[in-house]
Amino acid sequence: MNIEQIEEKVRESVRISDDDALFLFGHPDLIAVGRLAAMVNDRRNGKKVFFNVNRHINHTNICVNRCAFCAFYRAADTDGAYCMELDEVRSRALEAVGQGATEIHIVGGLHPSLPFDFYLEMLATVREAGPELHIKAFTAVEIEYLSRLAGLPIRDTLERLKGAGLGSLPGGGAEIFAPHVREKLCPEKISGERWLEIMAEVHASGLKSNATMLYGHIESHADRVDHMRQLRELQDRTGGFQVFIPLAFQKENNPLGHLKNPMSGGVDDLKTLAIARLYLDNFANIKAYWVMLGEKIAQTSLCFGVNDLDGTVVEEKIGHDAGATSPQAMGRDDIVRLIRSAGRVPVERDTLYNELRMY
Ligand code: V47
Repeated sequence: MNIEQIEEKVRESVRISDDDALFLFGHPDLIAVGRLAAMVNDRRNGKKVFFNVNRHINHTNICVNRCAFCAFYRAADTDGAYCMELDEVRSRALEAVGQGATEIHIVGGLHPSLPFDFYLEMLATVREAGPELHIKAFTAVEIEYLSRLAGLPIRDTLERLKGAGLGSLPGGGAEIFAPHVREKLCPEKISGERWLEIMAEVHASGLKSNATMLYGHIESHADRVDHMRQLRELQDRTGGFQVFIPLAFQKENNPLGHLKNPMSGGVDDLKTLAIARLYLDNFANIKAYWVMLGEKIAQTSLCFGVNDLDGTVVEEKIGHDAGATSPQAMGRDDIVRLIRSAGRVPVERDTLYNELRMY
């Protein structure tokens, strides 16, 4: 195999294989891989780069799943454990409205004692504070947990949450699907297979979702390709994923950070994003999450196939607890400048990728 054969496929819009993707991960020439990804992205999106104005709310860090990569979770009654009152949720949502946000992104720990009604009330609280806000909330892992709390099947749980204001799902909790990696990363979390089943139900219920991959820890390139293959297959069936977001592992304050495998470097970040663009031909959007990548790599990735930058964010906790050195938030102007100075055209979008404004 050589890169010219892959280039030929890419030029003719032929799907690349798992072996092709593995070959690209092992290819020493980042620029050659990036050029192919940029070609695909230019064909699909021209110079447009999406961003949105959003605010994250992490309502609690108390979690019964003790994932080895996570610096955010606390056991109940330990130092630093918190759970927001609904008033705190409301004031954050009101602040977001004041800042012109169009989206609230809510994820939190699997709290051992909050009732299902808390989650319905939290959605209702945000909806009341900002009726125009889109609420993107709860990973597939949380949905499974909430369905147990509610004593309802996944589909009925989703209907109840939708009724209270849920608009779509974020892509967290996917980590790496391969069981041999997952049992070291997050043995207590639902399996990769279950994550995919829940997302299939989410899509069947008419909700869109995102998809992530946590990389740069103990996984191999083959594990990454396997993860993306399973996403590509589900996307062929449902078309419900809006965007793929590779999450670069942050190594501070968590047990995995002490392993030999260092935090992924810039070359690996860019190559991973580029290969995602090439392999996931049925995903419209590839997002650089600047919180984990840092602003410089996130900006550079716009020349390597990426067409989406998350977002203004505000008060990010999961990456920063694990040592992310990026700021806690970026203003709309900062993001616009970042995109423009990469020679691209900034387009503010809503959560469902409708274009709101071009800058
Ligand atoms: O599932 C946890 C990851 C995820 C670490 O859908 C870590 O638009 C790196 O999914 N280093 C939650 N990553 C965040 C998430 C997300 C973020 C932004 C946008 C969207 C979206 C989704 O954070 C978790 C886990 O994979 N994570 N710890 C860590 N040490």
